[in-house]
Amino acid sequence: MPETLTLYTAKLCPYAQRVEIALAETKLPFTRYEIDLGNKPDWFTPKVNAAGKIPAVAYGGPIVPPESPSPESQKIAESLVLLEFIADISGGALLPKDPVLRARVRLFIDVVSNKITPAVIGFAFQGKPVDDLWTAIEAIQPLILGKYAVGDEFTIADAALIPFIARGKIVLKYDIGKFEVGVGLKAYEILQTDPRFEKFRRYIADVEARDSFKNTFDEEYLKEWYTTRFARN
Ligand SMILES: N[C@@H](CCC(=O)N[C@@H](CS)C(=O)NCC(=O)O)C(=O)O
Repeated sequence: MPETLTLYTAKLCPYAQRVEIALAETKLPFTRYEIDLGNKPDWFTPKVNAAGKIPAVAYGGPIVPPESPSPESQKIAESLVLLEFIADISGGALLPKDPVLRARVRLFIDVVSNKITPAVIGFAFQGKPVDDLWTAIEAIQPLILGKYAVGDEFTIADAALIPFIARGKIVLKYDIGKFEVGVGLKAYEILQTDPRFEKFRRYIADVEARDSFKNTFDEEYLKEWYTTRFARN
């Protein structure tokens, strides 16, 4: 009988989607609990994650309602830690056995954290130049080794990247972000057609085609949310 696992998450959050994708890939049973980030429940920070952030997991202990987490369960946070944790408890899925490939997974994730994530957030929400995004994609593209990041098996490297690219694409496609009107659309056109990014595009299409992505991603919901958040006056 597997340990109980409750995931505290939110549809909005790319970090949380990483973990939802990993859980969907492994088919581990879990309870999903949506946290309203605009109105976090009082019990969440003291009882689940002192940092007040999702994603967070309660693992093990007795079966309890998600709103009353047991002191006996282990509370674990941070999306990248959780990706490795899920790979560990799934008994070998999502992380190759070969040490070289494991290193490649971690290198890929390092580039996601240090280049892709800041470039997507920077352009979409902080008024930073789109060129940073092109530089980041050029940095990660050579690291794509097969259909997925490190070969033909889907790994936590793919789960770490895709929520940010998918959200970035919404921001560009619907031209909703912290930039002048039309700038997002122009960038979307470049992303979708520039021969420089051909390999990256094919890779992203393969990851987005997986059920684990499709079933954890609500484009309409995100579009609505970004539109409200970044409405131009
Ligand atoms: N480094 C964390 C980042 C998680 C994070 O920033 N989560 C945001 C939502 S996307 C959050 O919970 N914010 C709530 C708050 O800061 O009050 C991770 O990788 O899990």
